[in-house]
Amino acid sequence: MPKEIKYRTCHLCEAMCGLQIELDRGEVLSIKGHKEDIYSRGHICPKGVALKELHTDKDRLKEPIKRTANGWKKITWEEAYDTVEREMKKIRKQHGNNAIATYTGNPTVHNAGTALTLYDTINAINTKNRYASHSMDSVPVFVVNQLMYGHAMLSPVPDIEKLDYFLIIGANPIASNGSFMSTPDIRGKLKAIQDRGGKVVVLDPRFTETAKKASEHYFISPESDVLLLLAITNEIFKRKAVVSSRVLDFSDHLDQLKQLVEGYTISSIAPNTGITAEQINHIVDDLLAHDNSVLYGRLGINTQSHGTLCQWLINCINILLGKMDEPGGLMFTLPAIDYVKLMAHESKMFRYKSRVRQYQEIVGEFPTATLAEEILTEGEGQVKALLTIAGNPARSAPNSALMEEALGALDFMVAVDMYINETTKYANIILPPAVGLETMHYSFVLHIIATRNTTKFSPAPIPISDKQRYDWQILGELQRRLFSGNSLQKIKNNINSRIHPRTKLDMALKTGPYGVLGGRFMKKDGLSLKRLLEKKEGIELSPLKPVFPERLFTENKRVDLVPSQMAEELRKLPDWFSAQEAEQFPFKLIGRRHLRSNNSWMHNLPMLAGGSRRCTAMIHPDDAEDLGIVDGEKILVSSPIGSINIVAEVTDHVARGVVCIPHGWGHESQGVGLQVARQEAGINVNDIVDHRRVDPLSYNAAFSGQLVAVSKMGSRA
Ligand SMILES: Nc1nc2c(c(=O)[nH]1)N[C@H]1C(S)=C(S)[C@@H](COP(=O)(O)OP(=O)(O)OC[C@H]3O[C@@H](n4cnc5c(=O)[nH]c(N)nc54)[C@H](O)[C@@H]3O)O[C@H]1N2
Ligand SMILES: Nc1nc2c(c(=O)[nH]1)N[C@H]1C(S)=C(S)[C@@H](COP(=O)(O)OP(=O)(O)OC[C@H]3O[C@@H](n4cnc5c(=O)[nH]c(N)nc54)[C@H](O)[C@@H]3O)O[C@H]1N2
Ligand code: SF4
Ligand SMILES: [Mo]
Repeated sequence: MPKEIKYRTCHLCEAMCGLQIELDRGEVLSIKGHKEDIYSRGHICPKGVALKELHTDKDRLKEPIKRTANGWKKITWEEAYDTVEREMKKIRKQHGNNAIATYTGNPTVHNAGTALTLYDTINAINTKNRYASHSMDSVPVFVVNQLMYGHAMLSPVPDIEKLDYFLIIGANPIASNGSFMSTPDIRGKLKAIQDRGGKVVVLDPRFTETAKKASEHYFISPESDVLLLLAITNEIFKRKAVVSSRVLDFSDHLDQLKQLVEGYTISSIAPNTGITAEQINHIVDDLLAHDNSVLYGRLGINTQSHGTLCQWLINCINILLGKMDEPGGLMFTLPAIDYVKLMAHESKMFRYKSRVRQYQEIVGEFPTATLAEEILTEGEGQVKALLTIAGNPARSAPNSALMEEALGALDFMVAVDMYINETTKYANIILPPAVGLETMHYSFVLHIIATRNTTKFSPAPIPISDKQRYDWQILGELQRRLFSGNSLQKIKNNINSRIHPRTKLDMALKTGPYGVLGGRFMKKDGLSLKRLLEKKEGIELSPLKPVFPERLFTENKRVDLVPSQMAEELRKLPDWFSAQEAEQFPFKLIGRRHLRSNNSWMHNLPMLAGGSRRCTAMIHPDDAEDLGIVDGEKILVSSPIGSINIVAEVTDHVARGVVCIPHGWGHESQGVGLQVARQEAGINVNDIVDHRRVDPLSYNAAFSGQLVAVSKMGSRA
């Protein structure tokens, strides 16, 4: 068989790069960026290239395994499913539906098979105990979108190709490749802003990879963003600089917003932020002086104690600047499969509360920060069994020691995952899916938050063996076997679970906004799966266009500038700041991402391993000197819930009083089957992040700003 070239969109991060894969009899010879790809134009990063090694990784499971007293044992799929069904039903019978919890991780968002089947499977299980990585990542955005625009998923995206002033707060897109802003080659796009004479400005407690390429960077104190954003809003009102705009015309409560922010002057908040009043005034001057200014806040904003307030203010400021739903501002997509519209009936929140902490449900999910307590706290409604799908909460959740204790205390656990890692090692059964180049791809979710409307389908480049199963097959089987409901629903569920994802995809494309059946008349050149298969480089649909007020999901078709929850939370803010106890724990913790790492799960690929020091505690030289710490020595970093020993990296790339440690590491623990990752195991930072630190409006885990103490090893009593 001759060598062949196949094309597939990379699913690893949000950038959706087109890959060109050279194969020889199923063996991957090379992976390069696909130059003709209409979106990525040949862009690729090292993770995309490493898909070759994910394919050949010897530690990757291909058949189900069962944990026994003598270690893991391979079993057939039938035996695995039978065991899962029997054990789960036993627990359900004894303790009720809510005794089964589900946890779905970040890759479920990136995987076409899970995107198409996941919610049907979880709905079939019919439990209130649903958890996901969203509650450690994006729920502040969901809450703000819901309360302001009527739909959790209706997310504004920076119109990056037209901006001339881009204020990036708490995001490092050059390392992360962008988030809630799905676009390839961020580095090139930020450079283009500057080449057009515009500015890229970064507010971050660390001088990040993005900051290095920016026009200006300011070291902001962790968790002080809310004060800064309040002061910027106030300053815009004070300068009478509110720009009248179409969106402002159908927005409510402008006067209330003005009143709420009134006390927050730049001079009064500046000392808390680490940025001088003069610098903040300069930022406001620039924001107002440019035509196409946008504020964008991402993970560093979401994972702090006031993530929702911050995201709300960011939206308000963009509206006050006249930049919401306008070209050169923030825009909304209209994807080929309009997930936002399709999911409108699911976009609900605050309907019921979790048992132990009384945290509200957000879009049907409870916060992962409280999952361990729901497992460990006895009483009616206690979680006894867990199904994890593409998640590693033993590394990703705050207070991971408590999470591991909880995983160990379950009566039964099943994991849909291809690795034996820190989480799945606690499972009774692991059901491993085919992954990466073995799977087809369509970026359902990411097209909602893309910077252009495009569409592309990738068939699987490499076939699987008879012994393997796809995610969607595994989830379909669980959907049938774990179904709980009446007999009519059961028939529907059975039929639904057997529809091939390609058929679902084809129907969704055909009936979507650009589909052959997408309007009142048949459109000859409308979209269908067949049409996408003919266009491996993808299809450009349309530039982002203004969509409000038609696309607003609020009942009155208006934007609420001041949802009551925000006003109420704002009143508590001064007390929160004065209650921050710093004496015993004088440092603030922040995280970081590395281009050659992906949360916790790509450390087993040799191409991505090694290189510069990646899992270190960055600390400022002046702080290090005060504590007698030298670069490269092991130090103790402790919080009220635990401590870790980790190598210090003394660098003026972090602000004073800040310690920066990446997450997703700590692969040395017993029973973890990751041979490569084990050699550069790193330290698990979530052992010192308190799970009780959550944003009170969305319950998102507050990883940033955790108070910690730092000392030389052996120097603390
Ligand atoms: N290479 C790589 N890419 C990834 C991932 C990965 O692990 N590796 N993960 C993916 C995932 S799951 C996500 S959600 C996205 C996230 O992508 P981004 O949103 O770009 O997130 P980070 O790269 O973590 O950058 C967050 C920044 O916030 C800063 N920060 C921390 N606390 C504060 C604070 O209080 N205030 C301010 N202003 N800044 C603060 C941190 O220093 C950091 O630079 O990346 C995705 N892409
Ligand atoms: N301290 C701190 N903690 C954090 C963060 C932080 O910045 N700082 N970031 C948070 C964020 S933004 C996120 S999104 C979460 C991530 O939290 P999680 O999603 O729980 O963690 P991941 O490390 O992404 O784990 C992904 C799992 O999916 C498996 N997997 C990969 N691909 C597939 C697939 O195709 N199918 C299946 N079935 N499994 C697959 C991997 O083997 C791995 O076990 O972590 C959060 N935790
Ligand atoms: S930037 Fe993201 S999508 Fe592109 S190759 Fe890298 S991991 Fe894949
Ligand atoms: Mo994330």
